[in-house]
Formats: sequence, C-alpha cells, structure tokens
Amino acid sequence: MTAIPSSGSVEIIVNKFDTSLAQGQILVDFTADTIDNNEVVFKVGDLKPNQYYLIKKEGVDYLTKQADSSGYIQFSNSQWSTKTFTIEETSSSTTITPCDTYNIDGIPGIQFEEVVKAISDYIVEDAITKDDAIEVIICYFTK
Ligand SMILES: [Ca+2]
Repeated sequence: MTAIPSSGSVEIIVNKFDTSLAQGQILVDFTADTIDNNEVVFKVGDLKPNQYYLIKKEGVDYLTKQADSSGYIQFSNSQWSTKTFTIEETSSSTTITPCDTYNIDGIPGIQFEEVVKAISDYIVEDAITKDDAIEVIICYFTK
C-alpha cells in the first residue's frame, strides 16, 4: 500500500491488512492524517483483479472501486483531520458513484467547481480514472 500526499507528509497507521479474508469482512483498516486540503492518493494492492471493493471513511460508505487487472485500487482524500479508512469486498459497483464522491459542496448535483476538481484529480493528480472524471462531467451536464 502506498499513500502519496500532494505536499508535505502523511502519517499512516495500518491497523489491519489481510486481503485473503472473505467478502463482508474488513480486509484493510488504516488511520491517516495530514494537513487539511492536502490531497493524498492511496494505492492498495494484493486484491482480487476486477473485484469491486467498498471503501469506508470513518465508518461511512465513501467509494466503490473496481480493482484493476493487477489487483490494485486507487483513491484519494483531501478533507482531513485524522481519518480511518476500511476496505472490504463488495459484489456491487452501484453503491457510490464518482458523482456522489465529487458532490462536496452540499448543493445537490454536480456544479462547475466540482467538475474542475474531478478533472484536476484526473489530469494533474492522476488520482482518479478517466472514466470517473467523465462520469462527473456527464453528471454536470445532465443532472
Ligand atoms: Ca454539488
């Protein structure tokens, strides 16, 4: 597992890392902290290729990600105080979409600033996939 901050350092405490456990069990559990607004990109491996994983932040559903063909998922966070993340297998990819993740201003739907953030995360930070960025753009124009 790697955690790369856009600046400065990030403090990580791994509480659990056992990706061989069955669906429904927490495979990865770690606590991270850095300065607020510092975007940290997490990359977690040793997962099942193409399997969907549910990432929770502070016990709340945060993202669903499909592992790539090498068994890696990647996600980012930029709103900090100390946060605990957990990762578990899930059978569904539909729980949380990038449009939910990027709806961060409290106003329903995707606004322009949220599109800019998604595009920046894709092009500048390489934190999300092109498909995720496109999905946010589509939400901006259709919802
Ligand atoms: Ca919004």
